[in-house]
Amino acid sequence: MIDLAKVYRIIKRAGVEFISGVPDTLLNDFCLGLETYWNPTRHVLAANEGNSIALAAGYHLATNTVPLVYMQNSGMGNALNPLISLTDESVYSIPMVMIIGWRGEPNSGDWPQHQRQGELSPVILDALNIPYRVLDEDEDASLDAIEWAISEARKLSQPVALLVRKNVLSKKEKSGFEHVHQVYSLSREDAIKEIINQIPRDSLIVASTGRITRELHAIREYLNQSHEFDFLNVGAMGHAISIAAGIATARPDRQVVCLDGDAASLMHMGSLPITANLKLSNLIHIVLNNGVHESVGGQESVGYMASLTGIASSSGYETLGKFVSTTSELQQGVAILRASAKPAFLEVRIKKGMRSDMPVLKADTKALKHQFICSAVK
Ligand SMILES: Cc1ncc(C[n+]2csc(CCOP(=O)(O)OP(=O)(O)O)c2C)c(N)n1
Repeated sequence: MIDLAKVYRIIKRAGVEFISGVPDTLLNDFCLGLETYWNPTRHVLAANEGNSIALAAGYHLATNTVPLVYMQNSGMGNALNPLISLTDESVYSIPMVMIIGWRGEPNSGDWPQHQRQGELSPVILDALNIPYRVLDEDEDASLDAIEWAISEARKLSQPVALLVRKNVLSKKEKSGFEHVHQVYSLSREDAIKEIINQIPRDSLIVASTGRITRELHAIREYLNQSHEFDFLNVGAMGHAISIAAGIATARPDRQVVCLDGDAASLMHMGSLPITANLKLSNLIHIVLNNGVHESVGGQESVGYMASLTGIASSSGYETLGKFVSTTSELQQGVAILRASAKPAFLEVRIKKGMRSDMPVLKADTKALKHQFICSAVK
């Protein structure tokens, strides 16, 4: 990994004042370091990558400085619209530097949901006429590339990118939160076990990207249950509830449950009032709220600051009017909300962290989809 103190120093020296982004595993030490090295009033961890581009554009418009945006390459899709219709040279020609975690780089052996994005990342940048360089473990070359990107963005008055390889801005996956103050005691694993206990065995479950899909899959293995009723949304962050709403619309006779993350549900929050106002009595949206982006390093989301239950109630969902945080509250909550005549929402406040021996998710996505369709159409 390259020396982060040097990275922040170069960025500051080159005149960058403002940073926004959505965290990524490949950038996780860079993102966590911002909490120590960067002025907190000049860093916004945004709901999605498109918002980050817009925040950076706003900061530029008010200061004429070059801002910086960080993201996983999965977020390039979210960033695309503002990159094309706001910052592009043909519109407002707004400079910024994008630091992009290059998941799925060809031959890196990454998971299926990252492979196409990895191949397409340079292609997308070329198509957008965004100049870019690759950051690798050669520290001097990477520090030079960062300086180049900032000066190039300023010179061209347009976005410039840095594609970041593994082990350059992050050390390794973080699973332990031993040194973090925990507000709640229920674990995500226990919450998921309890939820699947409380619903009919043939309920259709959609699980959100990251830890939730991984743990649901592992729990089924451990309980010796098949995976046929689970749709593991391994990518497409923020879209689990819309997938679940599509399923619930097609199968009003089946209980459908979406297991969502707090950051994922915030990413495309417009789907909440849309879902809440569908005429569905078979859908429960459950957010397992640990207050962080745990799957990519534990950077704070606003999950504990906002009232997700309040947002859901005012969106039109049936709720309990409060979050739950213990096993018995969770059991009662699911029982009450299963009887709802309209889409229901349950916020479960959980602690951060995962068992260190939790198996990684090695999913054959097409086989899982096939099984799911067979049991959903029955
Ligand atoms: C569009 C997009 N942006 C960023 C990511 C990287 N990413 C994967 S999981 C995750 C955080 C998920 O946090 P949350 O939904 O709260 O669940 P947790 O990991 O805390 O269980 C992020 C940012 C992604 N997969 N897709």
